[in-house]
Amino acid sequence: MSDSSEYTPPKVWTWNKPSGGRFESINRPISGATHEKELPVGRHPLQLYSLGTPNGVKVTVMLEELLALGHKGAEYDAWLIRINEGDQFGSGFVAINPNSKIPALVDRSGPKPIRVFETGAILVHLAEKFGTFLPTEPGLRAECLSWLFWQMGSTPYVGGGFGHFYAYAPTKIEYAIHRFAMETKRLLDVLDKHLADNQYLAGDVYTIADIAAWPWYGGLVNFDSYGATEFLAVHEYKNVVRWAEMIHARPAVKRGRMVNRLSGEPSSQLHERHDASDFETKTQDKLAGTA
Ligand SMILES: N[C@@H](CCC(=O)N[C@@H](CS)C(=O)NCC(=O)O)C(=O)O
Repeated sequence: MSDSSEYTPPKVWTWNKPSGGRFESINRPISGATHEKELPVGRHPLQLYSLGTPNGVKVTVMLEELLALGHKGAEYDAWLIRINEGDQFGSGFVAINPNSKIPALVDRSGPKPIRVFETGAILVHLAEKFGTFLPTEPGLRAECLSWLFWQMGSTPYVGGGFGHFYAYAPTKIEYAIHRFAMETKRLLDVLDKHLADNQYLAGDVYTIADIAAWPWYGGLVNFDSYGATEFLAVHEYKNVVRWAEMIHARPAVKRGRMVNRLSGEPSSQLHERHDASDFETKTQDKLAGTA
């Protein structure tokens, strides 16, 4: 392995130069708002402030699944938060998520608005509110929550670790790519072995654990995340491939993936969602009059 350790850390780290890389403009060592900006509020009980990244997609898939089951209380407005432009540091957004990360949800269905941030918390909030996608039998519930929190804890190694150093960092550092490719492959193997005996993560039923894990691990199978499908030999994880394709085939998953999406085919991008009919009339191809 080559030596890329020219950097000698000083005694105390200081923020004295840009970090470089794709997220240079938004990376900061301090939290809190950088500017005053109110969040818009639409007419539905649920207000989502998000972007079509894997973390954002977890929540829009969940909401579309709930609507597909007929839960009218899951109607939502999905507002776009452009993280590359710093919208997550506006005062309104920071008030609903002090951690300045998308997605964040405001549930305005009761007497007092309830803010929810962190996708695990949002998925549990919605599952409990509508009584679905989180089993109530204690053993199954524990299994579902275990896989849900496995995803929350493991994915930063995939996205912030592997994806960052393989695709986004300004230089290719062999040690970092090797370290996080190893961990990402180990996680795929954990999933693959579990899915050899289980149709879904919590067993026979589709739950919030699958909804949370699919945008990340399914992303590697279905969408060549980071251009790394071949590098990671993702096709070797046959049970992960079977599971990812089964979830990707769900109509609510296809719709959820379109919401707040800023890349890909114009027909796959619904920048904001305020009504079910928006999927037919407000995708970027329709707005541009090209379809
Ligand atoms: N643990 C968080 C992760 C959320 C997250 O990392 N969001 C990213 C986009 S996928 C973000 O908002 N980044 C903006 C930033 O870092 O400033 C969750 O599950 O909600």
